[in-house]
Order: sequence, then structure tokens, then C-alpha cells
Amino acid sequence: MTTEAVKNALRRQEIELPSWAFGNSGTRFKVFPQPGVPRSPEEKLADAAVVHKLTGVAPSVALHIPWDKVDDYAKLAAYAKEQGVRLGAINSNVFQDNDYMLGSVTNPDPRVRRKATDHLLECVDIMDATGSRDLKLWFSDGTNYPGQDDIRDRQDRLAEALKEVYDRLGDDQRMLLEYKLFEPAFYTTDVPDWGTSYAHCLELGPKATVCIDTGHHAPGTNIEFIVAFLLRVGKLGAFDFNSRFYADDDLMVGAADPFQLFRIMNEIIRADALDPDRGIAFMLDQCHNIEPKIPAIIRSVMNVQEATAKALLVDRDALREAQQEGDVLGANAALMDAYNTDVRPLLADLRSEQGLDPNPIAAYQRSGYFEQIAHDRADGQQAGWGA
Ligand code: PSV
Ligand code: MN
Repeated sequence: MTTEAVKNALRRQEIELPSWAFGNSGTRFKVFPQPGVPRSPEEKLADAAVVHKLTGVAPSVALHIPWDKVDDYAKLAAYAKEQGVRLGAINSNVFQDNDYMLGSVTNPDPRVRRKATDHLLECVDIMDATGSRDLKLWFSDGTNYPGQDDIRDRQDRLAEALKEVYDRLGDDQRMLLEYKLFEPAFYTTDVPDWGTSYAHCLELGPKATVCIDTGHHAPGTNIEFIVAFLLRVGKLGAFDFNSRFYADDDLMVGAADPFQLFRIMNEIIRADALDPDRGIAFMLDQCHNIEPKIPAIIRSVMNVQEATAKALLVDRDALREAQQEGDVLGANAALMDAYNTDVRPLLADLRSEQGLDPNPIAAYQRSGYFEQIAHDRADGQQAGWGA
């Protein structure tokens, strides 16, 4: 690919920001509040708009309900537009109500299942108002002890709830089914892996696709294999990007393993699936517990851009030729040459051509925005991860 073609592809790239990454977050040990943290969904959108203004590639913001509950979602969408961003995926939350201790849609109690499914349906109503395409579902449902509940019955309950929500989706709406190996459930999780998610999505139909959260796998899992497999069968809908060293760490994407991020983006480019028209949502799902949030999100966006640029630089003809000739080292070298290219000058050029500062983090630090929000948001209740 020529440098111009690489730049053109990068110009069209879109990365979706999670509203909750701008709020306070932490571990079960402590949440350290930070100055300037938003106190409302509107302030989260304002911060996200700053990230988009400085990077040019983050035009949409995912909401989490009820963390971002407002009275008028159409008004919130209009506010987002004024700020220069749009509302993206609606994330449901059936993991923080006392009723969900033994599960939400898979709970043995039909009253609790009804309540959880009603919340998911309410999220689709919200999508109607915001114009969002995607409903993202993550279930913390599972059990802690062998024998606690019937594993197979729980799959039936899950399938029933998913079907009801699927049938409620409009023609242009989709369901993204996220999986996670463990936590908070420690024995069985009802959607623990991509195979389970894929099987449910297949049964549901074309509007249901898998969401890969990069932090939700067992150590050593080959995530790019999952990406390649799901792309081949048209069932990859989205990513929740973040980094993990140990479990679901939710650190900045590209921080723990930039090479893995490159290998994932390499499969995306291999399948020609980068362009927003191809329908894959590239979202971040991160928590900035100790680092300042806005520059951390800018850094994350830049990490995704860098991995993408490297993947675009892979000499596909040379790679294909080496693969077909069984040239193991040559094929590997084609990938490694691209990975080892310093793409920062190319991205700096691109930003200059787009009228952006070549160094978005330095531009943020010079902007005075942090000082402004730290001052303006000194009072009131800061937004948090719901804890
Ligand atoms: C669960 O760990 C998860 O990845 C889901 O996407 C939730 O909606 C999100 O984290 C909340 O940060
Ligand atoms: Mn996630």
C-alpha cells in the first residue's frame, strides 16, 4: 500500500470512546477521585469531544445505562452533536442491582429475569431516541459453586431473554453480545467465551454479533485467531479495546501488548474490515484509575492508530507469496518489518494535513482544558463507575 493509501484508510478510521472512562473508577480496594471529573453525561460528552477535536478519529461516544441516565435522550443526542460528536453504542447494565446477586436474565427467579429483560428493552427504547445502532450486552451472570444452579437451564433462560430483545430491535439496530471468562462469577459464567457468544448470535440471526473485549480471555489466548474466525463468518460486530496484564485490568489499549494489538489489526486489514462502512465498531472500554483520564484516552486512541498504521503497512503481496511458497521466515519477516516501522512521523504528518496538532497530548496539555474543568467542576457529585 502506498503512503497515500495508508493515510486515506487512517483518515476514515473511527474509534468509539466509552463515557465511563471519563468518570472515576478504581478497584474494590479504593477509588481515587480525580480533579475535573465530569458530574453529568453532558460533561462526559464535552470531554470526549475534546479527545475527538485533538485526534480527529473519535467521533462517537458509547453510553452506559443507568450511569448515563437522562430524562431526554434526544436532547442528549442533540447536545452531543453541538459538541461535535455523536452517541454510539448503548451499554446495558444488569450487574449492579441487588436483585442480580444470583444472575439477571439467567436468574432462577422469573421476576428477576423479567426485570433484567425489561431493562434491556428499555435500552432499545433509548437507542430509538439517540439514533444508536448498537446495543451492547454483557452479563455478569454465573455461579460460584458446583451445583449452585443448573448450567443448562441457565443457557435456556439466556436464550429466551436474548430472543425477546432481538425481536424488539429495529431494522437498522444490532445486538453485540460480549463474553468474559470469569468475574464476578468464579465457577461458571453464562457467556464465558466467544464460542458461547457466537452460538447464541447464530441462533438469533444476522442482527446479533460478537463483541470481543480484549481483556476477557484466559492468559495466552490467541485473540487474533478469534478475530479472523469471526470475520470469516461475518459475526464480528465490535471490540472493547483495553489492555490486561493479569485479568480484566482495563488498562490503556496497547499498553500491555502493542504487538497483540498489531496482530489483531492485521486481521482486520486482511479482511478489509477497517472502514466504518464495514460495520465493525472499534470501541474502547477502559478505566483510568491512577492516570489522568483525558490524556490517557488520547494515548489509547493514538495506540490504536499506530497499530492500525503498522497493519496497513504490511506488504500483503510479499506476505501472500511467502506464505504460498512455504517461506516461514519470509512470511514472518513481512509482518515484523511492518510492526517494527516507526509510524509516528506518518501519523504526525497526517494530523498536520488534517489541520490537527501533530502531538495531540502536548496540544491537550497546552490547551488549559484541564485547569478549566478542575476549576469549574470543583463542586457536586463526580460521575463514577456506579460504585
Ligand atoms: C465488563 O467487564 C465490561 O467489559 C462490560 O463491557 C461492561 O459494560 C464494562 O466492562 C463496564 O466497564
Ligand atoms: Mn467490555
